Amino acid sequence: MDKKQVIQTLEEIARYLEIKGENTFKISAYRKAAQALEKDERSLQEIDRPQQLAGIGKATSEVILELKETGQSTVLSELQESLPASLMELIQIPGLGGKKVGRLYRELGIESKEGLLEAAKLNTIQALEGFGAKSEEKMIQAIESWSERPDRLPLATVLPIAKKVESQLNEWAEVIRFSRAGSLRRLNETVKDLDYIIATDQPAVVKQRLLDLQDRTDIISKGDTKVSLNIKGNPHSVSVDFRIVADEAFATALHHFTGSKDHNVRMRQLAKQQGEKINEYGVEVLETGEILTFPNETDFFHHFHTAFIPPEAREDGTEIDAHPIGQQFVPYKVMSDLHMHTTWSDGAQSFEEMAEAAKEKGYHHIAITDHSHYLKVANGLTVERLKAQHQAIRDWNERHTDFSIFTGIEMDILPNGSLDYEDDVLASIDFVIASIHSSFSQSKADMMKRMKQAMFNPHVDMIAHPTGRLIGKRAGYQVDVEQLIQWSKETGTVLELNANPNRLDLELMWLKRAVEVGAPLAINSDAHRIDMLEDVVYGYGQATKAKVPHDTIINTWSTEKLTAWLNTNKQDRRLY
Ligand code: DGT
Ligand code: CA
Ligand code: CA
Ligand code: ZN
Repeated sequence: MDKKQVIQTLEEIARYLEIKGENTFKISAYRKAAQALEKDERSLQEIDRPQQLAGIGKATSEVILELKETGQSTVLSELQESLPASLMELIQIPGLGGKKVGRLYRELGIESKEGLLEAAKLNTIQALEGFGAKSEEKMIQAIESWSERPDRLPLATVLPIAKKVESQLNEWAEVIRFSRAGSLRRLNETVKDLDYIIATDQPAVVKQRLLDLQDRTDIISKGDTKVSLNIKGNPHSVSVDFRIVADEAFATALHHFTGSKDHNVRMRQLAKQQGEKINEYGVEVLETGEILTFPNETDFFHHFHTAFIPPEAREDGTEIDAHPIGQQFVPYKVMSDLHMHTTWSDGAQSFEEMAEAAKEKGYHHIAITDHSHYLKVANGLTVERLKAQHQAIRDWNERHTDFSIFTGIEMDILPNGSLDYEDDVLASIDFVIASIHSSFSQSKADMMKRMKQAMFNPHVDMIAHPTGRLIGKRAGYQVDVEQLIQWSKETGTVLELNANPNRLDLELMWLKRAVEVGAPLAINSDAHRIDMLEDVVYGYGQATKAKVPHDTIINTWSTEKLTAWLNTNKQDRRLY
């Protein structure tokens, strides 16, 4: 367990205590302990005696130590056993916190959102002290719109479900191989349903196992070759299509059900030109009726004189003509990640640990970019702490010759348009990110004033998550992205493609536009813990779709090249 998980567990305990109606001192002890850990720079490993920290008492210290040693908390398990699990769903309804959920549960016996909806419709809730007719009405609306499953779900919502399904498929001896297909495999930012191809010579056994999958709710259909199920997720369930095939048909089925539709249309045209027909079981030679199969997708593509097209590039079909056999798709060579957080602000690990993990991934350098002091909730760095961190990073660099850490910051652009540090502080930092985390509802003019201030500052190297959108949850703030792209080219300020699957910000259409204009781009994880470094794959997936040239992405540059760019006056920084 890392520090962030411990903090989240302490907060979870506080929420449970709130629901139980425990006394406020006890509740706030857990919240204070969480804050104390957040404030401390050290990673969990380095904290031996939590009780020495101001804000951590005997009881909370014991919980922390137990979590550190065993990854579990007896206090939490006991609380969880004493309350219905469905209460945690209720807490997610906008406007309901632990306190209110607790009162609804204890005073009215409401345990689930169905129960809450029923009670609200019978007007029993407005009778409770502190709840009125208005809040009751709001609750009804919130539950109804919250329960409604949108047509398309964000990638980030379905990934945990996909991973859970896959961990089960991996265990089944009857499965010869399996793969994601459809929009999930193509890494689209939203998906309608999940698709899997499973190769087996025991289809009946696999079918039964699928029907017994964990978290399955309804069975949509259960044929011998196709099983469709709903799998429970948070907050929405997801439907999943499984195709069960013989191993020799695996490659063609996988290609067929990966899509996209337009890509498949173009492949079928190529087949027709050579007297063949593609279907999900194989390729039919029209003259003889023979069915050809392929050991893998690469051989399938080669059969049509085409190089292997990575799934995320399978878009409108033009990718096929752009890559005849011999014109291989060259994957991006990723050298760096330039946006990540550590225990100095709201991250889970130390910068040393992040650097080691990045080195393992084959990177040559990273930037450590904790939050600036405006962001108090994230324990943002004061000037003194920033200087201390950067000194520690420089010392680390002295001791390591095969990897570099750029000193950095993710500096808030304040609501009034000013920047969170003075220019002389910024001038001492290798890689300065500016971004917006406040006053999201400002007018476009005000937002653009803030952005302009940052982009025209000679020390700001990059704008992180330029629109602030959260896919499927929040539209993002009012910015004129076309203008940002123009300013980016004009000022040499890099625009980020934030690869967190909740964000993917900039989105596809703007990536394409940035490429047309010639604005420099970066693809970063914004990792708050080591495993989130992996999120960059979603960013490179979008870059592949948008056909972003390798050199446009500053993360593909060598340490020397990036250093030289950062040492060039901003207005002279040019991509081509
Ligand atoms: P979505 O809407 O996010 O689920 O997108 P996809 O691409 O996953 O679409 P889906 O699940 O309907 O189908 C998976 C792939 O199967 C699709 O990309 C192309 C392929 N496919 C082959 N035959 C058909 C067909 O008759 N209808 C559809 N819809 N797709 C087909
Ligand atoms: Ca699908
Ligand atoms: Ca499907
Ligand atoms: Zn960040």
